[in-house]
Amino acid sequence: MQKTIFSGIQPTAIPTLGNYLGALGNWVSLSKEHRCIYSIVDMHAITVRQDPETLRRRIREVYALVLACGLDHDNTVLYVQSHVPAHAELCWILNNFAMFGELGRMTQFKEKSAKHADNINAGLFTYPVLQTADILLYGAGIVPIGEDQKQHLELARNIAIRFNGVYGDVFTVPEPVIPKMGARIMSLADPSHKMDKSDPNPAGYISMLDDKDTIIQRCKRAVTDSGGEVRYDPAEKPGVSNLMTIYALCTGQELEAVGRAFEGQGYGAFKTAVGEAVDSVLSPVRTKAAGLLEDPDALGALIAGGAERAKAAAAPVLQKVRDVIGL
Ligand code: ATP
Ligand code: LTN
Repeated sequence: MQKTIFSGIQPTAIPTLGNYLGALGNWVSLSKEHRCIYSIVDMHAITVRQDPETLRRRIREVYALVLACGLDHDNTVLYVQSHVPAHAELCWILNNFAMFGELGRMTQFKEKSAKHADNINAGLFTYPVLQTADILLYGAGIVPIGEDQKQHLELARNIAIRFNGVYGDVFTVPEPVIPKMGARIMSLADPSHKMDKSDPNPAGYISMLDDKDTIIQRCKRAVTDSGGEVRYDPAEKPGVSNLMTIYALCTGQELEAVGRAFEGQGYGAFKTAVGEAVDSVLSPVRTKAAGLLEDPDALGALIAGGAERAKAAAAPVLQKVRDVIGL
C-alpha cells in the first residue's frame, strides 16, 4: 500500500529560506508521487504568546505560501490544524502514553523554555505530543522535516510503539525523511544557530516574502570568517559553508562545483551571486503567493475545502483509538 506523508509548519511568522530548503521544497516534490497531508499547525503556534490579529493573518499567509511553492490543492490535503478538532482529542489521549521524563529531555522544550522563561506553560511541554497526534491521526508512514525535528519524530515513534504494544496495531509507526543537504540552514547573522523565523534579529534570516534588494543585502551582510576563500568546511568556515549550501540548493549544483566556480574570487562576488540565486528561486513563489492573497474569498474557500478533507481523513483512526481504549 502507498505510504501517506504528513508534515506541518507553524504560522508563527513568514517562513524563511531555511523552512523552504529544509522542508517545504521537499513537501512539494513528495506530493507529486504520494498521498500527502500538510498542516498549518496553529495550535502549536499558541504555545508561545501570539497577537490574535497577527496570528489570524499569518495562518492565511502561510497557507498561501505553502500552496505557492507548487502544491496541487486538488491532489494534496492542505489544512489548518485547529479546523480539525480530532488533533486536540487524540493529543489528550496520547498524553497518557507520553512520559514526563521523556518530554523533559526534548531539546526544543529546553530551548524554548530558556527563551520564554516567563511563560513555560504545559502546552510547550506537551507540544511534541500534539505533533505525535498530528502524524498518527492520518496513519502517516513518512514525515519530511528538517534536522531540528528528528528528536520529536523519535518520540512519536516511541509513543506509537508503546500504544500498539498495549492495544494492537492501531498506529502506523512513522519514519522521518530529512534532506541530505539543507536539513539545517544556519542563521546569516550567527552561523552557530539555525535560521529561525521567530528570530528577533531580521539580519539572521531571509523571509520567503522578502524582495530582491533585501535578499541581496542580507546575503552581502552575512557573517563570514576573515579569510577570503570560498571553501566548504562547516567546522572552520560555518558562515561560508552555509552560503555554499544555500547556493548549491538554489542552483542545483554540487558543493565542489560551487567551490570551483568561485575559486579566487573573494567573498563579495560570491555573496552577491548567492543573493541572486536565492531570489531566482523565491521570486516565483512570492508572485504566486501575492496572487492568492489578493483574493481572500477564493483563498477562504480553499482553506474550508482543505478542512473538510482533513476531517474525513482523520475520522477513522480516531474512532479506532476510542474503540480500543474503551471510550
Ligand atoms: P519557529 O521559529 O516558530 O519555532 P521554525 O523556523 O523552527 O519556527 P517550524 O514551523 O517550526 O519553523 O518548522 C517547519 C519546518 O521547517 C520543519 O520541518 C523544520 O524542521 C524545518 N526547518 C525549520 N528551520 C529550518 C532550518 N533552519 N533549516 C532547515 N529546515 C528548517
Ligand atoms: N513541530 C514542527 C511542526 C509540526 C510538525 C508536525 C512537523 C507540527 N506537527 C507533524 C511534522 C509533522 C516544527 O517544525 N517545529
